Amino acid sequence: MSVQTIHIPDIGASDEVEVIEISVAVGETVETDQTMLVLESDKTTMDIPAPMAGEIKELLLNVGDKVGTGSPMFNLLLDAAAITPQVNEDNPLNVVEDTSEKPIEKTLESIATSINLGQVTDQTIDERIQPLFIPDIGTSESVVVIEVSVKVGDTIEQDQTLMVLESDKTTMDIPAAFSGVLKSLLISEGDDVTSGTLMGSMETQVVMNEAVEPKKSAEMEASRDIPVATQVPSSVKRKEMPQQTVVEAPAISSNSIYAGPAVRLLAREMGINLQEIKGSAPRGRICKDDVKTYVKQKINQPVIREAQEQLPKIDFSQFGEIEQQDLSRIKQATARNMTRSWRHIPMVTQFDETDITELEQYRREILPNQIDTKVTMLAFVVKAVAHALVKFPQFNSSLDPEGKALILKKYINIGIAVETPQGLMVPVIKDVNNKSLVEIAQAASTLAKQARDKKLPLDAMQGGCFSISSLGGIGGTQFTPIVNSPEVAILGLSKSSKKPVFDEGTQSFVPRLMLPLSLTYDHRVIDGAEAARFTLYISGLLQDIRHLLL
Ligand code: CAO
Repeated sequence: MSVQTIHIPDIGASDEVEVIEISVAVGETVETDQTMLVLESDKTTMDIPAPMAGEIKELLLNVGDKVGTGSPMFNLLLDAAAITPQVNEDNPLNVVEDTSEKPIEKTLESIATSINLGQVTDQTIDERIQPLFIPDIGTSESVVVIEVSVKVGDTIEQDQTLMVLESDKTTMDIPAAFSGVLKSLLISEGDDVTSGTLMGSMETQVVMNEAVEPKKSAEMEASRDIPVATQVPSSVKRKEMPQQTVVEAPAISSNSIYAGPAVRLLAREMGINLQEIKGSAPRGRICKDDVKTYVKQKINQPVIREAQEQLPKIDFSQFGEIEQQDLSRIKQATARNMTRSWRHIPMVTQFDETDITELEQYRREILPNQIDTKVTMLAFVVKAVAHALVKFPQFNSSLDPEGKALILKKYINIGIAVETPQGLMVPVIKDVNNKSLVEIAQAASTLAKQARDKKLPLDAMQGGCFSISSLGGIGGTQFTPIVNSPEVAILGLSKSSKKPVFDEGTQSFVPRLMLPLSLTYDHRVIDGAEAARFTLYISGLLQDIRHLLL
């Protein structure tokens, strides 16, 4: 056993830097490469790892000390193995080649240092392991992995499918955004994943080939205002690293986080978003204890689950023959969404009828002579609703989940309920106010077909502001649709029929084609009077379609 004084290695700077964290304590046994302390210069923070394993006998510096290359750090009682000479005939000087993979911060840091020293000319190639995350799949809900298409050790080409996910509404391939060798795989078939779930890791190459001029001292001075740990000069670009898979961790993508490499690595390993953590160290720096405290808090947080009322399970076969059919995933999702809306939204339905005699005559007799596209009644109603949403913006809003604010949308996307063999789907016609009647009719017909063919792109189901549910092609006089949360209102259309309407001019009853409207609205957001006016406004637009054409 021997005690050795460990000095600060070459930190690539002649100025002294500050010790901002001592990560070990006297008596602690450290492993080779374990972070011992964290230094901070004007431009970066850096972890100083233990060069060998052993027990800390004495600390030779304190937080706040200014140190430089060669400053003594610790007295370390070495492991016997560490001091036993390993004589190797091929390598008598026992030169150890560092083949360890470097964390990205260290790589970037060393590149940053190289640039400052004027060492980078025009290309730096760095081979390393990249974590693979599920990219943004356009929904915050979890989806199921239905197929894992690769295995560890496979050489993966760019765009090759890594796995296939299935949501309630669609299936999607997750392609590799770059080539490499799959080093680990953490996902199996049947797992539930979301955007950002760690899939595994891939060994790849990162090429940094921006020509970089050595910095002159004035430029170096100017760069002193870079406030962020592991800040990379803006002239260094990471190439061949498509954003969606080269996410080291969700938080690292942000330069506004003030944390050292070891803390970032710890957060990455634990799958923690550093943006959610408030740093307790000077100037808001996040240290390891902050990460641990955050994890403890999360673990101890009570899990709030909605009380699920259990319905009694009845054996119906005791009364006669039965057959059990599993519900499709879409029907299960619809059931969940409907139940949630029904439980949380105080809903009221406003009924009305509108005279569409002229509109239907125009639609059936005049329009077909002018255009080839079939424009259904639904397209006119979509157009009328878009006008109404502009006039009554509270109908184009969502309630903040805490119930303290209304989020008003400046775009108009209208969902249409479509009956499909798999269940009810509500694809969304986007930017309705910028579309003509013909474009709306075409979009509705395309979306309804895609929904029925199970070909709807995921984004076609998102971003709706208001929904329309038409049962007019089937029948019924009125119905009460359920608000499609987080929207605040939905318009139902029932079957139009000829009714006797009293005409003030002729003082007689005349047959008119009347379309029943049912507007269900969230009474937390919309008052009854507003709902009546909204419905009346739509009714007026449909009665005299000249307004619609404006
Ligand atoms: N009154 C009378 N006839 C109507 C009508 C109405 N309100 N609405 C449509 N029709 C007629 C159409 O004119 C068409 O007849 P023609 O071929 O002679 O013109 C026929 O009914 C069929 O129309 P459609 O259903 O093909 O087209 P659409 O644009 O009216 O509706 C869609 C499209 C996707 C809404 C519809 O196919 C559908 O899926 N409806 C069911 C929606 C649903 O399940 N809602 C309940 C959700 S729970 O709240």
